[in-house]
Order: sequence, then structure tokens, then C-alpha cells
Amino acid sequence: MGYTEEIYERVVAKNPNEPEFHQAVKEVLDSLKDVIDANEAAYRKVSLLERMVEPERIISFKVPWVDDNGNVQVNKGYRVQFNSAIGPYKGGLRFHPSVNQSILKFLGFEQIFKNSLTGLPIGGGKGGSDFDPKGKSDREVMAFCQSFMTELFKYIGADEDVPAGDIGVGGREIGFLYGQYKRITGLYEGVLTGKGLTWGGSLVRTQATGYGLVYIVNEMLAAVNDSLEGKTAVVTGSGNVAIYAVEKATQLGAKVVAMCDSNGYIYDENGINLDAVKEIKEVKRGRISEYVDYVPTAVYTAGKGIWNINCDLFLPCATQNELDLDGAKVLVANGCKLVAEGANMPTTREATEYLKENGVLFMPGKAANAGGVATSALEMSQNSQRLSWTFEEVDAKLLQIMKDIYAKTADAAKRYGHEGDFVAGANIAGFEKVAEAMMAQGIV
Ligand code: NDP
Ligand code: 2IT
Repeated sequence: MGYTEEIYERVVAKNPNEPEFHQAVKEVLDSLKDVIDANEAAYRKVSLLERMVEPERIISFKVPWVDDNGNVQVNKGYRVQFNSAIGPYKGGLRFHPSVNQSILKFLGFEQIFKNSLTGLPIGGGKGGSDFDPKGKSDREVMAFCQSFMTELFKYIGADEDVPAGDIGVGGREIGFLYGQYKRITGLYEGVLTGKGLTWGGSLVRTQATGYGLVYIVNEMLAAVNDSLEGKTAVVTGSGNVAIYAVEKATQLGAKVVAMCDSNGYIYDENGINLDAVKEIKEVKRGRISEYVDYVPTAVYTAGKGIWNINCDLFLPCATQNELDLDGAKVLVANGCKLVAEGANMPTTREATEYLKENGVLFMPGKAANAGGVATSALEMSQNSQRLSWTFEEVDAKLLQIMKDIYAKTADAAKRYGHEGDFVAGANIAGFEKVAEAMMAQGIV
């Protein structure tokens, strides 16, 4: 048995009941096989892989808070500080009822390689809670965030661990979390990213993940002498990543005809009216079904199945494992040319393999959605400098970072004889930098 297979078996044996974590580790280790085999003795000597698959630290804590009826609620809170070889831990906080240790470990593990790909000095981490912000009042969300930070503040800091948003955590939550951090510590520092523009946030951070996704899609198409112009796209989800992916794809000439949330999907043959979606989701915090009140010619379908809509480009931007093999088969049968992951691990392993085998250009999340965390790192730079850059400056840097990620990913795949396999390329390129740093820093 090779070193990568051994490590995978060890991960499964030592971390039972963590299927999402197993899935993320398997994909990375399978991609790294050639790289590891070429350096096996050196890596084994320092147990590089054993150390890489074990989080440096997992903090888990109780989050008690009082709801609007005066009842005490208790949620679980976590921070997974996975790897600090190339910089302070960096990664989002997710508030969703499905959150558990397996999901946060998969996200933290992915974040190590994603953050490496950005070329910026950030390590990998992730955190969150099983708290569900849906249907809660602003006061309840504030009470929860203040209680969450009252525990988390002990473990984070501008040079130590810098959380940000993810599912269920946007500008409102980051505001409440930041206020509490500042009140407890007395520090006005860049300890969170995704902050508001009047209190240390960066222009373009809100748009960054969605814009970055479309920038890398543009690179993928340009490499085959094609472009977004005239393409029909389907974007799943209707949260932060999805909304700004639709905005940029539309600006670059594509027509986005469908979006969804966890209840169902909308189809608008004339192209999504994004102002309506922004009002429903960003202002009213409503459901995507309300879209038909704004555009009566659009069609709402309850339940899953957005992949049944014909498209050239499919951009999953909702959550893990949302696209399975059956969905992938429908996409291929309908002539879909490209899938790029705005979400983290939205495509199951079987679906990913099927898409690649059938000639669909496929960009994995750790490359395709890295624009968000990259712009978070730019926010950290601005906070350290005590300066704010213009929209144009940040956007130009984001564009360049996404071009570099495409180039690194394509190049690493080619170097190891997997030309066009961006899953292999992203994992290899992300791994190389982290491995070099870990080898240099001794047994820590
Ligand atoms: P939001 O909370 O803003 O939006 C999430 C969207 O996905 C909502 O439309 C939500 O629908 C939908 N969704 C969530 N869970 C499910 C589910 N179980 N089934 C179906 N739909 C679901 O989150 P983001 O847009 O920030 O995040 C989306 C994805 O992008 C996540 O995978 C996240 O990890 C990833 N990501 C986010 C980054 C960021 O900067 N925000 C950066 C990189 C990756 P509903 O409202 O019904 O729950
Ligand atoms: O998955 C991700 O990369 C994020 N949720 C963004 C993390 C960040 O620190 O900006």
C-alpha cells in the first residue's frame, strides 16, 4: 500500500463518523499520489501527511443565548485551526443547523490548499455553529453572535486567526461579532474580514467570491478560444456567492437563466433580474419563490432539480454535495460544457469523475472560489497599513490572483502528466507550498 492510501485508511479509522472530512481528504490524497511517491522517503521520515491531515487544534464550546420569548437556547460553537504553516489561520464561520465537526474539518482542510493557491500568506481554518439564523430577529442574531464571540475571542487575533463569513454569516453577523470582540479586548484590529466599509472592510470583498469565480471561468474558456459571451448559465444558490457570480457573468455577456435556494428553483428564460433577487435575499431575507412576484413570466419549481435546465455553464454556489452523479448525467446529456465550483465541494466525487470523463471543463472549489478568501487577505493588508484601496485597485488585484490561480493549476496538472485535470492541478499546486513550509519548519 502506498503512503497516500495508508494515510487515507488512518484518517477513516481515527475519525469515524466524519464522512465529509473523509471525502475531502480522499480527493486531495488521490491527486497527490505521484507527487508523494516521488518524495516518499523524505515525507515519510517527518510524517508529513500524518501531520497535514490532523488539525493543529479544534476548539469547541457552548453558546447559550436568550431568544425573544425569554427562553434560553444552547448551540454548539467550533473553530478548527487546521494548519498555520504559511500564515495565520484564515477561513470563514458557517452558521447552519447542519454544522458539525466533520463538515468544519472538511472545510478547514480544503481551506489549507485554497489559501495556498491564492499566493498570499494565510493558513487554513474554519469555524461556525449549528445555530440557524433563518427566521431569527436581529436582536436574537446579535445575542447569539455576542455569546459566540465571548468564547471565541480567546483563540483569535489579527496575527493569529482571522475568521470571516460563510453560509449564514454575512455583513450583519460580522458586525455583531466584531463589536463584541472590540468590547471585550479593547482592540481595533483586523481580526475579522468581511467588515463594513465604514469600519475597516475592503471594497470588493462582498462581490469577491462570485466575481473571482467568473474570472477563472473566463480564463478556462479563453484557454480553449472561447468566452462567456452568449453562453447560457445556471447558478445554484442565491446567497452571497451566487448573487455576485450572476452579476459578473451577466456583465461579461452570459445569460443566467436559473438560481435556487434550499426550497426550490426559478427559471427565467429572459435572464435573471438580479435587482429582484438582491431585494428578496439581501434586503427582505426572503425565499427565491418570491421571484415570480417580481417577474410573473418566470417559473418556480419546488424541490431539487435545477440541473435539469439546459445550460452551457453550470456554477454550483450553494453547499457541499448538491450535485450528484444523476445530476451530472443530465448536465452532460444536455450539452453542458463547463462546471466551476463557487461552493465548497458541491460536486460529489462520482459526479466530478463523470463530468471529467465526458469532457466537461471542471474547476474545483479550492481554485474557483478562492477569490473570496484572497480578497479577505487583501482586507488584512489594508488593515495592517491602515489604508483603504479603491474598488478598481482591489478588483484588479482579484482579477490577477484568479489568473495566477488558473495558471498555477493548469501548470501543475501538466507537470505531472494530467493536462486539463484541474482537480489534480489545484491539489498539487496548493500542496507544494504548504509542504515546503512544513518541511522547513521542523516537527511542529
Ligand atoms: P449564503 O448563506 O449567503 O447562501 C447560501 C445559499 O446556498 C443560499 O441560497 C442557501 O439557501 C443555499 N443553501 C445552503 N444550504 C443549502 C442546502 N443544504 N441545500 C440547498 N441549498 C442550500 O452563503 P454563501 O453564498 O456565502 O456560501 C455558499 C457556498 O460558497 C458555501 O459552500 C460556502 O462555503 C462557499 N464559499 C463562500 C465564500 C464567501 O466568501 N462567502 C467563499 C468561498 C466559498 P437557503 O437560504 O434556502 O438555505
Ligand atoms: O470558504 C471560504 O473560502 C470562505 N468562506 C471565505 C473565507 C475568508 O476568510 O474570507
